[in-house]
Amino acid sequence: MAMSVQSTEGKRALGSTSDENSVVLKSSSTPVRVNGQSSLQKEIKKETRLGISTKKDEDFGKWYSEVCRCGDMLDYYDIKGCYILKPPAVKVWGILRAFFDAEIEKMGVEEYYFPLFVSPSCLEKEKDHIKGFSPEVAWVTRAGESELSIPIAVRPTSETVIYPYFSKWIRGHRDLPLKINQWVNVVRWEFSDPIPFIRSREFLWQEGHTAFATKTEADKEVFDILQIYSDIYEKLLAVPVIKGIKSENEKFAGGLYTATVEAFIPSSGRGIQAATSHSLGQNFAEIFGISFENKERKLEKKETKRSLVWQNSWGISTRSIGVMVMTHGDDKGLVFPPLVAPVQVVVIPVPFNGFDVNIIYEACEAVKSTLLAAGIRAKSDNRDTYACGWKYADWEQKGVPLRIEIGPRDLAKNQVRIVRRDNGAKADLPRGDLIEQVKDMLGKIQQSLFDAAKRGKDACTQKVENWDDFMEALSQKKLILAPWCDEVEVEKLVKERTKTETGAGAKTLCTPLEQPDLNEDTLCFASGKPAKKWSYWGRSY
Ligand code: 87F
Repeated sequence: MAMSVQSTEGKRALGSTSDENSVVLKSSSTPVRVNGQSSLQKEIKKETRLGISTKKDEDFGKWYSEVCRCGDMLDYYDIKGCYILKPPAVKVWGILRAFFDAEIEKMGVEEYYFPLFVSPSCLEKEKDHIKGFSPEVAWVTRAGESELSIPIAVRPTSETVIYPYFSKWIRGHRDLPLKINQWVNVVRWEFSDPIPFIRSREFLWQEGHTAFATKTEADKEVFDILQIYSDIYEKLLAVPVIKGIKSENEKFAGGLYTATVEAFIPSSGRGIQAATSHSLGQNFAEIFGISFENKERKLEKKETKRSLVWQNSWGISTRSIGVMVMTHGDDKGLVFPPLVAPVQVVVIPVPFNGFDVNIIYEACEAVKSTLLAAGIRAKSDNRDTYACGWKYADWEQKGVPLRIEIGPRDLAKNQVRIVRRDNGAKADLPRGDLIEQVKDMLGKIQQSLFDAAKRGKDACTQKVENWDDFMEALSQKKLILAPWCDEVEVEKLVKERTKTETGAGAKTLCTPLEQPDLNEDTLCFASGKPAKKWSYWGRSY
């Protein structure tokens, strides 16, 4: 193995501006610099378990699981489709949760916790909605050595857990609106191949369940919640999404309509349902007998004074974390948008031969403390068993938005060197106005990640008006906007005709709320019938 010992201070002095393609690691006791050769990187990987061996545009699926694992987001578990969420992933989830909780609290939603188990009688009460899903329901049939006389289901979602209690708790108009939310795990025994965060058998989500006296109030809430989901993606995760309505085929069968936010992953050419907000109408109210004494009907002296409530349910899951990783990650690993980054700034000492390392360590600690005091999530990496170049690669892989390097030269000039994770840009900052500069840079990174993702998505979006152009765009992994007649059978046919040996066909992702103009004589791209709307189509997760 070719080795050369060199400090980064020395490297800077030699005039290099980039640490790209070089990794410094300490093998047993010798720090080693290795430049860009893949066989060597493989050795590094074996030795240190660091390093992404696959490029994002080479094998996206493999790249994605490597990034999740090397970025320390999760680990595999010995049950297929189940994952261990590690601290960075749990931290991001916590940040999303705090944001969402603050928003729904303003709307008067209260937090509950309902049990994990569902009795078969409740689960099967709403036959229509459970029909398509029943193969995915997991059952407990045994406790110790004894078979349960009645098996119990593990919640795949909690409509059937919660609504029997809505019917018990809702009596008069004063009990409305009832707005509840819970943060829980759910289990869906998927049979398609699992993908970390994106498709797992157990996942975390929040599920909101609400009941109103009028459809108007319920409808308003569907879109208020949709806007919060859109903000979670666009403002926190820096992922552009499309707000829209699901087709009849794709909506939640138990409800009236499903509003959705959809993301698109350019690297795989697939759409992904990012969060949904369902109008349930009065379907569940009828089945579970959820009604209230309606004062207006009383005044009008109507025969029956009771009315069924109007319900919604809405949810966002840990899938959102996967969408973020897929969107921003690069060949070096994770890239966190600053607002959700578990660590926003990492401070790394850059020792130099003959200079007292403790002075550098102390400076790093001091900078970290200043950052923490200013409310910035900061860490200093004083591990003396690793060379600084190795640490750079390690924190890049973990997606930390900003890295601060401090060496003897920086100390002498009372400055720090700062490096952006998203574009590698470097700057020397005076220690005096560090906080202001760091905050400013974090804001810029957040914005530029969103802008880059938006450009990427827009570049993959194509408007088509006929079948040939549709097929061409699909083969180029595009997100397709096409005029559609809105017929269930036509969507089924498109799905069938675009099926491949290895995967499912294309379907509608949503009909965007923001509609381009539609000329009266525009025809459906698939059926040639008059088009009713523009809808997004594509392959999806
Ligand atoms: C799997 C098994 C059983 C999805 C399932 O989207 C039932 C279901 O009802 C099921 N998979 N769904 C739809 C869930 C609807 C809805 N529930 C509350 C949400 C958001 C939160």
